[in-house]
Parts: sequence; C-alpha cells; structure tokens
Amino acid sequence: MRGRKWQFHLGAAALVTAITAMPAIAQLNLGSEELVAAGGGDIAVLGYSVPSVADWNNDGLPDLIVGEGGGAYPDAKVRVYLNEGTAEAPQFSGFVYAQSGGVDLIAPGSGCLGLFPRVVHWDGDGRKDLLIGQSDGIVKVFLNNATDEAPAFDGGTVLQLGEPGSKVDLDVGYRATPSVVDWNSDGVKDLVVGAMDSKVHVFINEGTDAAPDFRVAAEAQSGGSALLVPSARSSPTVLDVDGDGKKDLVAGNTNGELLLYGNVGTDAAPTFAGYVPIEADGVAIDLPGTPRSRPCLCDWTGDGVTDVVIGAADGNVHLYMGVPTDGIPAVSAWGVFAMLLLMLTAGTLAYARQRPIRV
Ligand SMILES: [Ca+2]
Ligand SMILES: [Ca+2]
Ligand SMILES: [Ca+2]
Ligand SMILES: [Ca+2]
Repeated sequence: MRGRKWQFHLGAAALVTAITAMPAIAQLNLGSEELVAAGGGDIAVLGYSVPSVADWNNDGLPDLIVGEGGGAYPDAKVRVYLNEGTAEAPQFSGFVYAQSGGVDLIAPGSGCLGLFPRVVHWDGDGRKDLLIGQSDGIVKVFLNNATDEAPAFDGGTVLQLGEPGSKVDLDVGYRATPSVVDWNSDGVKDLVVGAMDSKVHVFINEGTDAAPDFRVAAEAQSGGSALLVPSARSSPTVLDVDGDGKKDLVAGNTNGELLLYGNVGTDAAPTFAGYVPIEADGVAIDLPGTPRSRPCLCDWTGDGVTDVVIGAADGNVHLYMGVPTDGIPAVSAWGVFAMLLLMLTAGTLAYARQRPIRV
C-alpha cells in the first residue's frame, strides 16, 4: 500500500468484513511547510534543532521545547519557548534554557546531534521530567526537583539496562533519539530509541511506571527482520496515525525525510511491513541535503488534528500543519464500491470519524 494516503483495497471475499470494520482513514494530512518564528524572526538554534511540544508551565498553552547543539556547538542545551499567544495560535518571543542544578542543563553534543530532549513524567511524582538522548548513544533522565509549573532539574541519571546486579548503561551506539511510549500496551511506559544504526530500539519496562526497569534490548521488526530506517539515523515517533487503534511509527532520518510505518501487527505487539513517505501539500517531505530530520507529532493548534514539527541541521523548526479532512475518508475505487454497497444493504453510510489526537 503505497501512495499519498492510506487507502483500503478490498477483495470480494473480504468485502463484508472490511465494511463492518470500516478501515481507518488517513489522519496525517499535512499542509505546506512553514518555519516557526520567535520575536519576529525564524527560530534558528545553534547546531541541530530537535523540537517538541509540551505545556512546560501548566498554563494550558502548548510551549515549544527545542534541543540545540552538535556540529560546532559541543555544549548542547534545551531551549524553552513559552507560548505567549493562544492555544489556537501559538506565539513566541524569546526563550530560556532548561536548568540543572542552578545552571543551564548541558549535554555533550558531537557530530550531527546536540541532544534530543523529550518532556516526560518519569518517576510519577507529578512533576514533569526531561528525557535526554545523547550523541554518544546513552540516554539520561533529568528529574524535576522544583515544581511542575516551573521545572528545574537534577544532574541527570544514565538509564541502565540488564538484570538486577549486572546492569550496564543503556546505549544504542550513537545519536540516541528516545521517547516514552507504552509499546506493549500493558499500561506501563516503555522506551523507544532511534540511533545512527537505522534501527528502532525497544526497551520494555519490566518495572513499574514510577520505577522503570529495563532488562532486555529489542528492535522493532519490519517484514520479519529488524526495521532499518533508510539512510540511517532513525528518529522515531510512535503514535496511532491512522486511528485504527494500533500504534504506528513515524521516523525521520539522515536524508531529511519523514516515513510512516503502519502497524500490521497488534497494538500490544507492533510489527511493520515497510513504509510510505509522508507528504506535505502533495509532495513527499524531504528536507534539502542530509539534514537529519527529527520529527515530533503534536497538536500545534489544539484542534485535534495532528501536526508535525521537524528539527534539522539548519536549526530551524519546520512546521507542517494538519489539514482537517472533515471526517471524509480518502478512499480507493474499491472503497467507494464498498461504501455504495453499504448504502444499498444497510441504508446508512457511516463515515469513519477522526479520533482527536493530543500529544
Ligand atoms: Ca504553556
Ligand atoms: Ca518527575
Ligand atoms: Ca509497556
Ligand atoms: Ca494505526
């Protein structure tokens, strides 16, 4: 299944089943690229940008978190742009650097990554924490030792892997791009980490949500072997993109593309079968050169439609706004036939409804 949108292809034998199941509709319908500005100019951080969205100060407005560094900037830091606009139309002026122990939080940037920050709730104390992927392949968690409304962090702890008593640093080699997701749907958060080696490393949490315990390294699978994101430097985001109840995977890479791996397994045991390029305004996203696309799927404007921000070598924050589809699914000819048949037999046409996604 390749093409601009996911389509459903129905064989005659599968028709009835497919109709009752009503295949999910494409949820990622992106408009043209724009650059996020702050204080009247386009944001351009030092080195490689790694943006994400979170309500940093709990005022109900999504804020912009951007990792910077790498290249000529070895002191990698986390910029926080507080939203001075509205939830529907974010506006930014300046930024502050995230703090650790009373000074700017710093990680060792090198090569094509400063650091890869994600706001998470790590230890269940109600205060948001920072997960930081490093260029050298390790992942640190910086626990918030201030308040949830005005976060500040401790000195950071390197995540560990292995059996109790024989744990070592969790290490994916180079260019760790971590995020937290409940990969196996057991109600306890897990860790997914991209890397220079193209793989999507999965670390199932065998502890609790508040005290994660990673014992075994695994890799996402595609077509029966390790999923390898083309051109390497996988930068995964995990989200149910098409609203079928199964988490999917969206990855950036060295080439600056954005690739969608649809889950052909189950939500609790995701597996994949290749990818489709994600398009914006009808053209596959492919940032110029080899800029290391590092995406985050978010709801930029609070309208329930998934948007995408991408960081890259230019230090900019590339924004692709999701275009509402008004609940009308994109369908193939078979899909149209299926719908007509449904109308004839049931007298009712049920449009698949989009599920709001908030990240
Ligand atoms: Ca905010
Ligand atoms: Ca915390
Ligand atoms: Ca889990
Ligand atoms: Ca899905």
